[in-house]
Amino acid sequence: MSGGSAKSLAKGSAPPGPVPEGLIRVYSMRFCPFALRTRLVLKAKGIRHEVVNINLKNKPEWFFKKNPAGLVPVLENSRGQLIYESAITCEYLDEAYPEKKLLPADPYEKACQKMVFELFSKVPPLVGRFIRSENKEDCSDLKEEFRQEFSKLEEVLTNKKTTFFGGNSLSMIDYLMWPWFGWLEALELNECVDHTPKLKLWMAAMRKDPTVSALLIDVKTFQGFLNLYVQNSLEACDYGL
Ligand SMILES: N[C@@H](CCC(=O)N[C@@H](CS)C(=O)NCC(=O)O)C(=O)O
Repeated sequence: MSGGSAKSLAKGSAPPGPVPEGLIRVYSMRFCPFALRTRLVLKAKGIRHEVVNINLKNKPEWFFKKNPAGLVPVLENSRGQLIYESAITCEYLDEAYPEKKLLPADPYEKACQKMVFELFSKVPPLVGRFIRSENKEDCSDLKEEFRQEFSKLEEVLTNKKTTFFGGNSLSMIDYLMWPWFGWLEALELNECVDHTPKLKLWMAAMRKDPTVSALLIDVKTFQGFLNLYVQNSLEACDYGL
């Protein structure tokens, strides 16, 4: 299984060849939280895969044939089938590789995970706004918005009385939400979970998961990437290699 440490492919690069039988490929970017969802699911399920990193600041022309929107993650299988949109890639993997299911079989439980997913959906754009905000010193309004969103998630855990969002063991919804929580420390937003003790415990439990911990990026590396990324630097996607 490739860990995705290869340099990213940029404009002018040759497209990778067909995906060998018995393997699935993920087009990714090392710091992309959406692609991390897919990589977490691949790793948690033990699916043999290879990672092709894309330079998102200078995309190869051929990448738009993989996803017309030009976004990672994209999955490509040995039949040449392409799947994109992170949540869809994760559900596809869970169905195409039915060993060690991450989504519940019970329709109600599955619907519950989708409802939590909707509740969570305000968080990624909020993180994006925070990263782009010019004045990090005066972002008290944004921090308040984070606190409000986190309170809604705290309520879910309080009502469920479980450690994880799908029950007492880790399941799909936890992996779908984790990547943005993994960034809180590097973004110096940890104070926004001070009022949500159950969410804090969930974060600690997530960090202990072998799949999550194997794909964690250290704070310094992440902050270095972020600085280059907001400066629109072409090196951003290769940072930390
Ligand atoms: N809704 C998409 C979002 C994916 C996305 O925004 N990926 C970012 C990287 S984190 C990307 O590819 N950006 C390239 C661009 O905006 O041109 C998903 O869930 O997969």
